[in-house]
Amino acid sequence: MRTQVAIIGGGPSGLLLSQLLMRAGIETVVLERQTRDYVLGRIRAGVLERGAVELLHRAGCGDRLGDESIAHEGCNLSTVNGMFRVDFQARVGESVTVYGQTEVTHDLYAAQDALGATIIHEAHNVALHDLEGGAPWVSYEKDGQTHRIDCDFVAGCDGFHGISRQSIPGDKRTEYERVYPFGWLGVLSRTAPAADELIYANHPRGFALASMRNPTLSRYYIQVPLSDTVEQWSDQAFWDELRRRLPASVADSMQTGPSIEKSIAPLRSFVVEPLRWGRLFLVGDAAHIVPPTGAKGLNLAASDVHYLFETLRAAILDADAAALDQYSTRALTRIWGAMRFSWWMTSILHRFPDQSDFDQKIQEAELRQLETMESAQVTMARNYTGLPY
Ligand code: FAS
Ligand code: PHB
Repeated sequence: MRTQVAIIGGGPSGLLLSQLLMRAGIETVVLERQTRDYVLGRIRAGVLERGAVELLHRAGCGDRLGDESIAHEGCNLSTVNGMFRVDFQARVGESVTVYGQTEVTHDLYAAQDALGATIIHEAHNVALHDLEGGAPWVSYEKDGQTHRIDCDFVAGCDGFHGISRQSIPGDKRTEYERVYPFGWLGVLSRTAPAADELIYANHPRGFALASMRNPTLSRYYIQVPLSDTVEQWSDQAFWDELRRRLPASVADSMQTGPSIEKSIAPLRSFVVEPLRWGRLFLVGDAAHIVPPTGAKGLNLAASDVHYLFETLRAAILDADAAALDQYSTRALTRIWGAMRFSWWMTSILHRFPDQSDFDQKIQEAELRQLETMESAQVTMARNYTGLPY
């Protein structure tokens, strides 16, 4: 088989890149390790920046998003001293869109099907070859047979545990990482959201987040030790702990119910440089990981896709090979900005195991400045709603 761009990974990065390239007349093949149902069953991000929404519309995937998403013009932050709101619209004239990653993936699959995209599921043992030459190729196994795809470019959209990043020689890549000493226990429940907008809570017992997917589907998180397992947390234990960490006015009136999904995710900050190796380009979680505190993971994947789409379109359709040299630097500039914000939000909202009571008071002072200083709110709102592409 031959194609112009071989895309490794059929998550949001891979599917969105394939959609944009195909609409520009560029051939793609997507290789996905899991089944379609498995990919569609993932519960992950919930908040989209305007840039990501606009890109989905450009890709022809924005209709359902436009009909079913919820616009949020601000969010709430709470400490033991009370809760306050940051008004994104008033501070930076922007808002965010609440629409689950699960729905984004559904929409991308539907759009790719409509274009007759070649998405090969259950593609195992994918390997990348001759990346430094002018004729890269990809091999994979399926149904007991080994297959080869010759291509012009390879997009590594295979997430943090994929093989693309590992295909850059270890002495040619630099990895930056911070692993956080806690995780997020997340619950999805068919209940009305606890509030109209998100609530990020700093509490001495630990972080909590009240989010949502729609008026009858809520998403909640509490910080837990990395040693915890989902089995240790009954629904009742989760609701009790969540209520301890949210403002009483919210906790006393919130609706609880059975969890329809419950999982623990570790938190890390991670970036690899460069994002290009010969004909290979890394995109999304294959290139970086952010703690979800800043709601940046999926949104960074979208901006990477934007930059790589522009790069490959110029190189393939306009014979502008110089564009290939710009992708990594352009993407990394925005990546590091979002990395900083996600680290900052995580640092001021979580209880760190080695944290002293002094540290807790400093966090509360930082949040107090965010509550009372317009300049602090402008900076937070600019980052949360999305740095410029
Ligand atoms: P993905 O990991 O989504 O997709 C990579 C795809 O590549 C997968 O389908 C995988 O099966 C496939 N793959 C892997 N190895 C392969 C191989 N060798 N061959 C072929 N295919 C291969 N972000 C937020 O903004 N907010 C959140 O609340 C949030 N919560 C998260 C919770 C969890 C548990 C996780 C893991 C992530 C969360 N994220 C969140 C981040 C998440 O949304 C990612 O940023 C987003 O999925 C990135 O999309 P991709 O880059 O496509 O990577
Ligand atoms: C979510 O709704 O899953 C969500 C929202 C905001 C975050 C993280 C997760 O910062």
